[in-house]
Amino acid sequence: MADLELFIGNKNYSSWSFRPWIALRHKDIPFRENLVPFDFENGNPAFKDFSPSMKVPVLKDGDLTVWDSLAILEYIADLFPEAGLWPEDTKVRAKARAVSAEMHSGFTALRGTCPMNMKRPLEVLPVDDGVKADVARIAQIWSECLDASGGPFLFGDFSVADAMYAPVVSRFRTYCLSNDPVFHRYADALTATPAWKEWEAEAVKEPWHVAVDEI
Ligand SMILES: N[C@@H](CCC(=O)N[C@@H](CS)C(=O)NCC(=O)O)C(=O)O
Repeated sequence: MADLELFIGNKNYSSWSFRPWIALRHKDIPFRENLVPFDFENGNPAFKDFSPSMKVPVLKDGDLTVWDSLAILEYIADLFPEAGLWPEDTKVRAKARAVSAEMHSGFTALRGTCPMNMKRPLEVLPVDDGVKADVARIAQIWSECLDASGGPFLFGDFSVADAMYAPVVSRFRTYCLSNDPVFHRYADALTATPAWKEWEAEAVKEPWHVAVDEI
């Protein structure tokens, strides 16, 4: 019997925390949430009590500690196969893993320039060619996946891939990075989920101000 405790950072800013949280909540998997904010200039020293990497998210299940958002999603998918967190078909699953891995290891220009910040008023941000290239590649991924699956999520039903791209949808909205109707359709589907709404409602109420994430 799983006994899951998810350590997360600030809901307003912690894009990596949002990934496992939205998957757990959307799939109605019970877990305890432990929010430890990072409003200190050099991180929060309290992270050392639960996080080997000094980063969030971290999942505890009894004596097991899993750090890193994608590793946590993999563990949840293993524990709850009935939740369908990966597509059933082997080839489709390979593609879902590829787009998830591409997100996890890439898009550094977008991530550096456009931090997740749900409280920030929606406003166009002029961006450089590096960010434009990331935006174009992400739009291509979304378009191909949604065309092939028919939506509403990247691989039909909500999967790990959607959890991985949820913070990107937030960044695209905040900084008005795309007018592509595919993006708007996908964003509408994700933001309409009760899990998204719950996270966002809590994010915008948070008191913390993280200067490096306010651009
Ligand atoms: N690769 C890690 C990255 C985690 C990460 O960078 N987390 C940020 C929050 S979004 C963090 O803990 N920052 C606090 C710090 O660096 O002090 C993952 O996917 O979980």
